[in-house]
Amino acid sequence: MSQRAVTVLVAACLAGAFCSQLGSPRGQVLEADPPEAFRDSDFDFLPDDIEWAVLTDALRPDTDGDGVGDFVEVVQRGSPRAVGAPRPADHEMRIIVTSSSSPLLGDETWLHLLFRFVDQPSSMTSFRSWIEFGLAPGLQIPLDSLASGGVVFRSRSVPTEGELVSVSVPLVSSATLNLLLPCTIVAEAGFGTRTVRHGVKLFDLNGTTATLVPWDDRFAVQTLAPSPSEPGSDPNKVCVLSLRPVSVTPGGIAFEVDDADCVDCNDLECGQACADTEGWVFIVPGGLGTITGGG
Ligand SMILES: [Ca+2]
Ligand SMILES: [Ca+2]
Repeated sequence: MSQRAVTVLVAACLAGAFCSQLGSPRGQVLEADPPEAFRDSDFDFLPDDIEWAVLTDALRPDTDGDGVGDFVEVVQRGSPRAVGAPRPADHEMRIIVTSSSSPLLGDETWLHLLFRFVDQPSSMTSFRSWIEFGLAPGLQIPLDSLASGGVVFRSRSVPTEGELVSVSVPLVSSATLNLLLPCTIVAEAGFGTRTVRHGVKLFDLNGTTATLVPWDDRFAVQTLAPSPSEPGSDPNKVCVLSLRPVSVTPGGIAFEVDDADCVDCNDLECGQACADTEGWVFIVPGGLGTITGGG
């Protein structure tokens, strides 16, 4: 392990988060020939499985062609599918949950913490992560309890973009995770006086674990891994929801789906389940800013 990797690893391990997994046989630093779970077809430092989960193009390192690479746009919680002005360069963090898209890997899920450091990784001064379950509203359970193996650590230094870091933790199987839904996984990183908070909302969609991906001012529904085709589904479209706040609950702010449309998005399918979500209620701890990164 290089000295640079050690420095970043220690920073990512602040407050003891996931450090217990680092000493396990699976704890490792990947620098070449990554395994299938981290296959990166377009070499933009976002594995194909993450690109699926965040709706970027796994074959284009800059999905919207605006000159800002997908990793930076994703970690900044920006708009990787729509051309926009670059956001100011600063330390950033984003949390993403994936499920394996390869039948070779079996039934595994991963938590990925993506970081961008614009100077030294040691500038991260605090870190914590937790999960909130719909069945226990308001209770924050340390995420270590769901980790099932060693942390996989990756880093890449890009002179124009900073130090890009990915810390991936294997979680329970996707079948077990599905039993825990709905839930929200949240991470909070402190960079001096600035705090970056981000979360992922997970819910059941016809027996498959799905998440909400920010889509302009709405939210696209994306499964953690590709799911079998539904008869009559619309090809090359994704389900996009409009959410309306309806109440404040002990578990967070409740949002009702007041509109659900199939919208153009390559290589996906939008089926009847989309329209069926109208009237659903999502409870999001801290409000929608938790999953957009906007608050
Ligand atoms: Ca990629
Ligand atoms: Ca871009």
